[in-house]
Formats: sequence, C-alpha cells, structure tokens
Amino acid sequence: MFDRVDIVVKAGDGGDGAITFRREKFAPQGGPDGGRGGPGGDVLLVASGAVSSLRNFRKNRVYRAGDGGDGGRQKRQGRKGTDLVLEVPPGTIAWERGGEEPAVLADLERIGQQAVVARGGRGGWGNMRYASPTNQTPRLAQQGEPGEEKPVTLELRLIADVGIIGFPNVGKSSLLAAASNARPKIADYPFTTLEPVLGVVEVGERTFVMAEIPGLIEGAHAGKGLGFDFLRHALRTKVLIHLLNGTSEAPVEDWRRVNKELSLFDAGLWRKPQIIVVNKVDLPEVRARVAEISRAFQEASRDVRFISAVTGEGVAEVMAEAQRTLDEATAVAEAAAPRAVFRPRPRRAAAPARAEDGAFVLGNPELERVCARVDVADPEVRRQLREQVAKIGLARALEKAGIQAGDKVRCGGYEWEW
Ligand SMILES: Nc1nc2c(ncn2[C@@H]2O[C@H](COP(=O)(O)OP(=O)(O)OP(=O)(O)O)[C@@H](O)[C@H]2O)c(=O)[nH]1
Ligand SMILES: [Mg+2]
Repeated sequence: MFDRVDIVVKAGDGGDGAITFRREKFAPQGGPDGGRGGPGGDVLLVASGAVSSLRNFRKNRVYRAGDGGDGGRQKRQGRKGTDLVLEVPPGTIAWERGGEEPAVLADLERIGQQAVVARGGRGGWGNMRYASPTNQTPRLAQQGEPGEEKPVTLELRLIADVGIIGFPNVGKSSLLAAASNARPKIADYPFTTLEPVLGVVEVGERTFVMAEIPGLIEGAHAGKGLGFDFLRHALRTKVLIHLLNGTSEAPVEDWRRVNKELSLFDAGLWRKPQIIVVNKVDLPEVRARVAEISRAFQEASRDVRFISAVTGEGVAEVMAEAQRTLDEATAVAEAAAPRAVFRPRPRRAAAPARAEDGAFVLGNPELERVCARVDVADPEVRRQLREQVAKIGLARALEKAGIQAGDKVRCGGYEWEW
C-alpha cells in the first residue's frame, strides 16, 4: 500500500532587484528606477478527488516551483514565479522531517482543502527603494530571497469513523463482514489480514465507515509483527471496537495487553472511546463463561457485550452503540479539532552579536541580501551600506554592543571596517 512517501519541496527563489537609472534626454543620469524582483512561486498541496493514492510521488523526489524574475529598469517588477500545485488524496497529512519533532504542515481532510507547504522567496528591492535625500544615486539593491526548501513526508491516513482492534484471529474480519458491505478474507490463522480493510455500516437511515485494524500484537508499538504502520490508521478513527476472543483464557487480560500497546504507541489512541466486545459466543464453551467474563470486566468498571460474528447474534446492537458513541465523539472532536500547525520562518533580525574573532555580526537577512547583490569592494557602495545600517537602527544597536571605530563588521559573507 502506497500510503507514505518522502519528498523534498522547493519553493521558487525571489528575483533580484535591479540597479538602474532613468535615461533622460538632457540629463546624463536620472534618478534610480531599478524595479523589484518578482516573488518565487509557492508549493501547495491540494486535496483532490481525482487521486486516491500517493503512488505518483514515487516518480520524483524533488518538487520545485518557479523562480521569480529579476526586476528591470523603469521600475519594472520581475514576474512572479509559477506556483507548483501538487494534488493529493483527501486524508493526506504533510510533515516536515528533520526537526526535533515533526511539524504538521498540512492536514487535508476534505476535497478542495489546500495548504502552502513551502513559501516562495520575496523579490529583492531595486535601487529605487534606497533613494533618499542624502543618497540620490543609490547603488544598492537586494538579492532575491531564497524559496523555502523542506524535506516533507506525505502520509495518507485511512478515514474511518470506527476501528475494530484486537489480537489476531479474534474475528475482526468476520465482524466487518457481518456488519458491512466489505468482504475481507477470513481464516483460522493469525495475520490473515495484512492491510486495513474498510466497510460501510448501515444503522437505520445512517451509515458510518468501519475499518479492521490488523496486526495488533504485543510489541507492535515498537514495530513487531506488521509493525506500527497500521496503528497510524487507528489514529483517525473516532471510536474503537475492541474485539476479544471468547475462547481466550482471560479476555480481560487480552484487553489490558492491547490497551498497553495502544498507550505505548500514542496517548490519544488510548483515550479514544472503546466498545468492548467478546466474540464467538455461539461456541458452547464461550456461552458457558458469559457470567464469569462479565464479572471480570465489572471489576475493571467496564461493560462488555457478547456477539457472534458467525451467526450475527448481538452484532446489530453493537453497531447501534457504535453509532451513538460516534455521534458523541464527533461532537467532542469538533470542539477540540487539532488544527494544522504552521510555523512561519522567523523574519525578524537578530541583535548584533560578537563573533569569536571579535567581529560584530549583523544577523540581518534583509541586509545580507543587499551585500550579496552589490559590490562591497566599492567604497561608494560601502558608504551607502553604512547609511543603510544606520537607517534600520542597527548603528545604535552596534554602539550599544560596544563597537569602536576600526572594528570589523560582518554581514553574510561580507566584512568591512566600522
Ligand atoms: N465460532 C466462531 N468462529 C468465529 C467467529 N468469528 C470469527 N470466527 C473464526 O475465527 C477465525 C478468525 O477470524 P477472522 O475474522 O479472520 O479473524 P481476524 O481477527 O480478522 O484475524 P486476523 O485478520 O488474522 O487478525 C476464523 O476461522 C473465523 O471463522 C464467531 O463468532 N464464532
Ligand atoms: Mg482479519
């Protein structure tokens, strides 16, 4: 099942600002008219009904949006880079890899929802921007800002309302088959089902989607058996039917062991409402233990229901309860829905800091892009840069930090004397 894929998204770089001057008939050099660079294109994800898997993302690894065009003379702004729109199936979540904890970039549940996962860089300012009464011939301009580049994991989560969990062979597939339109494979050995299977359950006029979550065994949270991939699917369900095997020695112990796996995997999973159901009550040996098993659960302050997935006994009642629990859980979930977390990159400049070699470092990305665009070796350009440093309030910050004439100032890869 192609349900998880690692890609890299790269938004377009902003175009560079221009350094140009008006050409006038009678003036050899007119005022500055260098336009701004265009912004780079964004990379967006859009949930589309036309795609049902993440298979297409196996072809390429890197996805790029278009770069912005450079600014031109006569105040002409560079053209905007083309956005890259990636279609994903509804139910797709995008994570940024590599951080301390993975950040959710997008959580696209419904068709039509979209999110920007990498923002295009802004265009650099043209020299027009740097004109002032004291600087009529600005030779400063800015390089375009690089577009964001991120390693992203796309993950397709099954969207089912109710999940059937339980150890292998307890009858999950049988229950899904008895209650829904799904026809999963049923057999008398563990791990018959290797991938989650979905079915639609009708309760009166209403329907919900139910999934068999296979492969749950002790150690699953750490990757044992089928690993924990399937547990991710359970995260999206709102209600769990916890199915137990009536022929087991102590169903209540099985119930505890499965719950322990859930809590080790994710606290949210463990807190989901659970309907506890003991299966195979058609077998005489199980029917004989109904009172005993019920008592064991009472001691744990839990109700338990008995069904037979084979004869259908008790199945309709469990589905009706699932629908009721689902309605309650939906009301709660809507009140506290997890929102996608967007982490805009910091654009604020850091205060000047002292480097190990004694130089004063201007941690100012805006200014770094100016240094990168101009010829810092030119004394006139350097004079203008100093003016700019003062204008954005950095001169005062430098003085506060104790700068003396002759000290080194560093900005990006460039250095000059104060
Ligand atoms: N007697 C009886 N047998 C059942 C019942 N439900 C399931 N079984 C049998 O139990 C065995 C396992 O059933 P499945 O539905 O495949 O169990 P599962 O939980 O989906 O198993 P895995 O997919 O392997 O995890 C099969 O032989 C079923 O016929 C029941 O209510 N009564
Ligand atoms: Mg099964």
